[in-house]
Amino acid sequence: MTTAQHPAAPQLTGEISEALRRREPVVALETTLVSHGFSAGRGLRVALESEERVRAAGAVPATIGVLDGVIRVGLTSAELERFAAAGTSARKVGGRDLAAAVIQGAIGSTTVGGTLAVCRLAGIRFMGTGGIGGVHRGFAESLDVSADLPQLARTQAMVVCSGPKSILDVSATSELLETLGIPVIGWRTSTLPRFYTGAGGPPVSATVADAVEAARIADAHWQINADCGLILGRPPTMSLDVEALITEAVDRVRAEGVTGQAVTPAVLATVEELTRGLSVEVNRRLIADNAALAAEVAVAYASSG
Ligand code: PSU
Ligand code: MN
Repeated sequence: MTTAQHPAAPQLTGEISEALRRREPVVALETTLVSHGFSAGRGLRVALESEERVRAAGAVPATIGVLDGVIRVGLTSAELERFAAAGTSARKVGGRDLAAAVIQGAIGSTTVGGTLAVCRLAGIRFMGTGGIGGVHRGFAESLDVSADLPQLARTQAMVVCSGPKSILDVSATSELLETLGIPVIGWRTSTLPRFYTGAGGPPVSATVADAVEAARIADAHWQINADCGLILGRPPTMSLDVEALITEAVDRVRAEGVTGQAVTPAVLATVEELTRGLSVEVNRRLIADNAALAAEVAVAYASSG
């Protein structure tokens, strides 16, 4: 297997490879939230809105996923629709799952971790998402810790998110981020956002006031530590305090015996049901806002030369 173009090599659209070659801003977006994060095909709207927000801020969107045996960087709306329509029947693909999804021709929705693994290959430095994976509640029994974190610890990329999903153990996640050496930068906040809720989280490692400052910290961090990512945590504009409902959702999913990769989508769907769809509205807005901020920082990084 020494061919120049290995079957597992990511396929970039012309626009994205040209932008990367010219060092213009590119923002990666994931596909797990498109298929697994929203019910009834509603992930498509979220995906398209995020792409529009990235473009409006002056960067090129690069939505990543596996289709027909190819790791794709940049998808058409018809292709994005395939992820939304597949729902949870698409494979949820982390870094370790990419190879099998390619060889077996599966529809593979990349998680934050899976998307970062592709960013590393393609040379994309910025990504936007909703909430990053982390340490699950009850981790001492389940050992369930998202592969998003170790992947971020070895990828030169900044992930703009609203912190770890509040369905997780946010304090334990914050501790593990420190252990892994991942800077947690607060966007105009001194505490780590908790996805649906902006306030009440553990302290961040630094706070920034604008996109230029965030880009300069990323640049300096990569000078010091070329292979490690950063988080830029942006509090959601529309906040939802639903801790009691989250506890109920986590308990219910656990009682149903759901384990492994199915846990996060099942808890998110149960929170959606318990909040009568309100959580989905908050989720949709924060994903689009984070995509826009990732683009702003990518633009600032590119223009700093
Ligand atoms: N953020 C959302 N919705 C989602 C996810 C994040 O608003 O569905 C997905 C991301 O793809 C993230 C994944 O990487 O959940 C984490 O899953 P796990 O806990 O199984 O690692
Ligand atoms: Mn897990």
